[in-house]
This record gives sequence, structure tokens and C-alpha cells, in this order.
Amino acid sequence: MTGCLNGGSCLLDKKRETFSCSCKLPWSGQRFEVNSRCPSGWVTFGGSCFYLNGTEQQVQSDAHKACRTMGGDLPIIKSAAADKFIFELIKNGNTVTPFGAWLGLERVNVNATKFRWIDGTPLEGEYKNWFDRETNNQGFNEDCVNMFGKSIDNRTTSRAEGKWNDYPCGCHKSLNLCPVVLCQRPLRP
Ligand SMILES: [Ca+2]
Repeated sequence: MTGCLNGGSCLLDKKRETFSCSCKLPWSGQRFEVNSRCPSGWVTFGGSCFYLNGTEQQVQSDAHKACRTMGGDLPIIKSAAADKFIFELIKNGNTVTPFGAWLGLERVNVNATKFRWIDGTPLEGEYKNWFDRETNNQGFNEDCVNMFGKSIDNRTTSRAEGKWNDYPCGCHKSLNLCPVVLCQRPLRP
């Protein structure tokens, strides 16, 4: 891929033989940055590449595997800016569900009170963005985490958009309550 598929502008860095572009997403017209140091079809933000797979994924560990197959992993959010970027991405995806996307954040142990990112960083003392009264560990069964997506059909409140929620690691796909897969990987050197 040498630029945008659907309109946009690119900057070429001849010295490094790389490019970065501001491209429109084909399905929404929203602009995102694309960089030749990411695989084709991925967008970039803050030194990482992101790929939004529009498939609702029932089991968090399967989402994890899907990302690993592509050389990435589930997203890790350590700043308000990255958090905002990821919500923009999922709300402009070609599949939008109120349950948003799986995050790379897990309870340290089943029913433990503490969480850690999949890179091993404890959540304690780091940026966080839980929704009101979360984490609630509903049914003592919420060891994984999703970011709420765009509120549609009144199935979630609009106040929840972009906020985090502890969630069962296996969701109810038949009820359309599943997050989609979003993957993150570093920019190639
Ligand atoms: Ca919860």
C-alpha cells in the first residue's frame, strides 16, 4: 500500500523511505493516520499501529489470539489521548456495537480486586476510565474488560460511551452483547 485507499493526503520521508498519510476510512469518511511502518489496513497513533476487526468476538482469549496471529495484541491504554483515539476508532468502525471492543486489561486473578494490562503493568496508579460504579464484577464473573462503544438502540446509556467496564470473558453473542476485536502493535523500526 502506498497511500490512502479512499482519499486523503500523504507526506513522504525520502530519507527513511517511509510515508505517513491522513486517510479517510472507506465506511465513515472519518480521517485517520496511516503509516508505512504499519501493516496495510492498520492506522497509527502514538507510536502504535491499530487494526479494527469488525467481528464481534464472544471469547476474550479468542480476540487475543486473533490479534497475535497478526503480530499484535489487544489494546493497552495508558493515556487519555490514546483512550480518546481508540473510542473514535471503534465508534467509526464498520461494525458498531454498544459493547465496543475488548481491551488488553484483565483481573489479576479470578475475582481479585486488582487489574493489570497484558504487558504486565498493574492498573493501580495508571490512567483509567471506568464507567460509573464499575468495576462491579457482576455475578462474580467479570474478569475481562471492554470499552463501551457508541450507544445504539438504547441498549447502553450514552454516558457510557468510551468508558471501561469489567465484563465476562465470554459474552452473550446471541444477544449481540459482544465487543469487537481491536488489535495494537508497535510501529516497525
Ligand atoms: Ca461490569
